[in-house]
Amino acid sequence: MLVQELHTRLFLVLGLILGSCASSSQLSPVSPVSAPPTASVQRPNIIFIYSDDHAAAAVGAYGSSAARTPNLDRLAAEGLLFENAFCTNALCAPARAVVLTGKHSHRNGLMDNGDRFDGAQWTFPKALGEAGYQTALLGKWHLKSEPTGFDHWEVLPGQGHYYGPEFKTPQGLTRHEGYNTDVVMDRTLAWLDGKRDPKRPFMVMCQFKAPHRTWMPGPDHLSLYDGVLIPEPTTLFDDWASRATPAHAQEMTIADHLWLAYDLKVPLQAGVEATGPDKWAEGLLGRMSAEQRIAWEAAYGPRNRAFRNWDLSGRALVQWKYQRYIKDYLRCIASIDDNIGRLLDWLDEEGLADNTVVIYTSDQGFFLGEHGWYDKRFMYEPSLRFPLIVRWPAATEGNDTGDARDARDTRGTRETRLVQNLDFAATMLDLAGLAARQDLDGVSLLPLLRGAEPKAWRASIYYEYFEEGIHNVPPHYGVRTQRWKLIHYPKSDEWELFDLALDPEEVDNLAGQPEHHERERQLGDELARLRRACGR
Ligand code: SGN
Ligand code: CA
Repeated sequence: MLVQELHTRLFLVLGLILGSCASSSQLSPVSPVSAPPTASVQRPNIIFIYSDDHAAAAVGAYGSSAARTPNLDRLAAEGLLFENAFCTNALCAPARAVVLTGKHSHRNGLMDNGDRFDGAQWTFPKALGEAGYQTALLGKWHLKSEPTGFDHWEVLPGQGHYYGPEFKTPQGLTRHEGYNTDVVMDRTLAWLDGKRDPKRPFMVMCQFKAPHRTWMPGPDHLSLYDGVLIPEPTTLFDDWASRATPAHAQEMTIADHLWLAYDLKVPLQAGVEATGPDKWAEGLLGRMSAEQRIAWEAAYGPRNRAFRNWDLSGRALVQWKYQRYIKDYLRCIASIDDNIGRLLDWLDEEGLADNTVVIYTSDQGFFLGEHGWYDKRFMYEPSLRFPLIVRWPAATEGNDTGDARDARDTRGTRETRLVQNLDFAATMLDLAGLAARQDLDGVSLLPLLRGAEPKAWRASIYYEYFEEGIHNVPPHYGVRTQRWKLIHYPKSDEWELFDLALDPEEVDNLAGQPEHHERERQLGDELARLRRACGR
């Protein structure tokens, strides 16, 4: 009951603080809210499950009719699902650095995938470790420098491999047979089951490679979705009319920028010399055990022979590529979902489910054929939005304090306020009962998790993408509100304005249209304000 009492007090203080910000149109930094940890209070365990490139549109609970994600759906039914969770920079390494530091890319120094993370700076795992948490990191890291602030880490070098992955540890490289997603969870459960001190709380980051390119499914799901036609997005054949030049110049189309052997798993015909990434396709398959390879050939062989016989071209070929791409992507997600089921079962068996915060999220979204694309980077919705589901039964059930500002029971509910990956670090501090830090760009999500109705919350988010190179998406920045989005491409000095209420697919660029002039000016002011506020 002590835990419940602490939560009740915590909520009341939060309510007062947030209530006092009511006049501000955006979220004010929240001052220290939580009681300092004491020996008698049981702080929650935290499991942060991070997948790579998992679009919200590929989660059943987010409305996907195709994706089979029963365990993620269970998590959503028992937790809180964030409908409007947005990254600040839709790229892997930058997103990870934002999560660890709670700061925008230009403030934590990691702007694009070529940068090296400065592990000397403050991160939330360090803070939790210093406060007595046991901390571990398993899976994809991708920050070039070695992890700091973890009691235990085993990470994939670079992007890592789907089959027979190597893991880097302080002791060196170890290769594990098996499928990456299963191995990441094996290693996570091994740490959780191992030398952990059961009297101290833990924070573990379980970070899958999947469903990152090249979308190689695991042995258990090679035939999932066989004979099923996955619905195509309505913009699969988008011509990008009205959009600025970057949408036309990108190199991430399903039609022209997927490699037959490497991405689409169709071996080149005898005598055809592999070019580009197709040269690596055989190497990826060569990592499999004999048994895995047999299963793979049994699944892909007949489909590939049929594909060769059809001899498709034009629109039909794009449609075929889309089906191959999306099915492999969803098959990778099926393994993620299975492994989340293993973890939830483990928590139940250990009696830890109640006071363990389980967070499921991804580094950014992904284009699943929208606008004809795969990959991410653009500030358009499919890439900007990531899935975010948080479950913490101890804090969200029956928290009736009798106060007028009482928390709702958030289990199985949805939150539509604008939240960002910037908010994880502040949330972690709050969960651990640590004082908030004024130098973070994000804020704690704990009030939302507890069903409080903060009167002030951010009304807009700032996005900035910096990388130049692969997939040819130029740097750009912009602002998104609940209804509107304004994007600026500085190199070509072009603007895009979208009304997300009337045009959720972002195909009708309203920038420069006289009837939207005032709206564009207002959003431009808001964008300038956001840039000033974060030091751009
Ligand atoms: C790799 C991928 C790209 C992807 C980047 C960044 N090619 O280079 O398609 O955009 O990673 O992804 S691959 O053939 O090597 O898979 S990120 O998630 O790491 O940022
Ligand atoms: Ca990614």
